[in-house]
Amino acid sequence: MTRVYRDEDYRPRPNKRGSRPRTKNRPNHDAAVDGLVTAVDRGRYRVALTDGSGTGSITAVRASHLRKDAVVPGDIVKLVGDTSGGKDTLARLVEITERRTLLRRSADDTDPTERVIVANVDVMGIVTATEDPEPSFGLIDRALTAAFDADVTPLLIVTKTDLRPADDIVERFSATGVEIISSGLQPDGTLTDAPVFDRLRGHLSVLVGHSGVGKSTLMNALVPRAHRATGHVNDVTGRGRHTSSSAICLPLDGGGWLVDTPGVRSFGLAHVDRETLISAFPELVEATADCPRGCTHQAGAPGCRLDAWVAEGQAGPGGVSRLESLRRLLPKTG
Ligand SMILES: Nc1nc2c(ncn2[C@@H]2O[C@H](COP(=O)(O)OP(=O)(O)OP(=O)(O)O)[C@@H](O)[C@H]2O)c(=O)[nH]1
Ligand SMILES: [Mg+2]
Ligand SMILES: [Zn+2]
Repeated sequence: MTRVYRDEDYRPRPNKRGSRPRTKNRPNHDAAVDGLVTAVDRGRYRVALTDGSGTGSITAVRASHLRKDAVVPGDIVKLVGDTSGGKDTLARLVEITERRTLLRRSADDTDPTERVIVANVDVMGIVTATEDPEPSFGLIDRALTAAFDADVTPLLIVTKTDLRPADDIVERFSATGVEIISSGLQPDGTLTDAPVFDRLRGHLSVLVGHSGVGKSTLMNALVPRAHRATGHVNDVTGRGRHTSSSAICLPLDGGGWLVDTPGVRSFGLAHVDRETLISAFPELVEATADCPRGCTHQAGAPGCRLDAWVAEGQAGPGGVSRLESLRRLLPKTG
């Protein structure tokens, strides 16, 4: 597997302490083969071999000592047993390699139950449509925060630029430093996917976003053999139909992997602490240095510097809206 790591990427805070789950220290399995988990289906794992022999796909089950450990797409694992990949064969998954990154969300902000989305990604493509469905800035801000928390580089992918230009979205995020690229349908019905492809090639990336924004459509354009089902957006509700029901990881031509995930309704951040929340708003964080100690940063908090900072235009044209978003995420009391 080829991966390219670029230092110039928006990586606000590398090596955050405690963000990496510990390695499973298990006996050496000399005959084990290495693979990448590409899909999870009711306790069975699809694993692509990463030993250079091609990407033959093997079905595996967890060894008993791992039965309490979540295995997710993107996990790099060791397999023993029947690794021929033949029909009806099952290999045994005996080790989960230490994860570089782990992208999580909780059911909601108060529910600490975590859902692990994907492991080891270095880029999180936050997909939003210009319309159909309407963009949800709140969801994007949340996804950006989760990416920041996980030390994953966020990339905003604006789709359906054939329906409406991406300008409003680009403006809203212009001061954040987050890279933004776009795609849309051309008159011949194909997608302008080259910018997305160029950006993702060589990386292990994941696409996240609301249902109907076009994640699977992008995956199909970037991986011609993907054959992901795509669904129409409901004309009345303007919502997608939750067409994709599980995540899948597929190889990109020229190296790298792409994970398509089911559309999310929300992006709970119960696992993210307050300090990390603020830092995930890089165009606002500077102002908070001059706030009084223990400032809640909520509207009307005595001496809070954020309102003036935004009013002075220091946080760019999206400042007002981004500050509202931050305040919704922060606890109401200090
Ligand atoms: N006009 C236009 N339609 C698009 C574009 N990209 C995707 N669509 C349409 O949007 C609808 C939803 O696309 P999907 O790819 O299924 O969306 P998804 O994000 O995978 O949705 P879930 O799997 O439900 O999370 C389909 O009807 C697509 O044809 C685009 O760039 N322009
Ligand atoms: Mg889909
Ligand atoms: Zn403050």
